[in-house]
Amino acid sequence: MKLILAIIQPQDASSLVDALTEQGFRVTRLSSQGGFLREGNVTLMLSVADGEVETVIKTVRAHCSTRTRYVSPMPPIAESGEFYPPAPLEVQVGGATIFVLNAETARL
Ligand code: 2BA
Repeated sequence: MKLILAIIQPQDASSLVDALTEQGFRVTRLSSQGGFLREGNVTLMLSVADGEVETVIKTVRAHCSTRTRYVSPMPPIAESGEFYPPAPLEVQVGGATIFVLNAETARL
């Protein structure tokens, strides 16, 4: 068995969860937050047979898009009265960050 953790953007979560459950996968959806942007994201947790990992990854790829975000860096300390506002930093987020771990599953 494998445990798949997929960190995705909230906009992609509903359609991906629907697609996975329609294919018979059991999914747990967790609310999470990225450490860099400090914005909400979604972590999906699935326990699947080894041979199903590729199917899950293909489904994630089909439903998760890359998006561009702009982050304002901290302004520098002004020297001698001059002030240059820092240019926003462009960041590409997603489609998805996926971890695949070996797992034992027990249902009690
Ligand atoms: P965040 O940490 O909020 O990161 C959002 C995006 O910011 C990242 O997109 C990446 O493009 C950029 N980024 C992150 N850390 C950076 C840094 N130190 N310097 C410059 N840019 C940085 P993604 O790579 O698609 O990641 C989306 C979310 O997936 C992340 O949100 C985080 O919640 C999670 N994630 C990504 N890689 C991870 C990892 N190795 N371990 C744990 N969580 C991870």
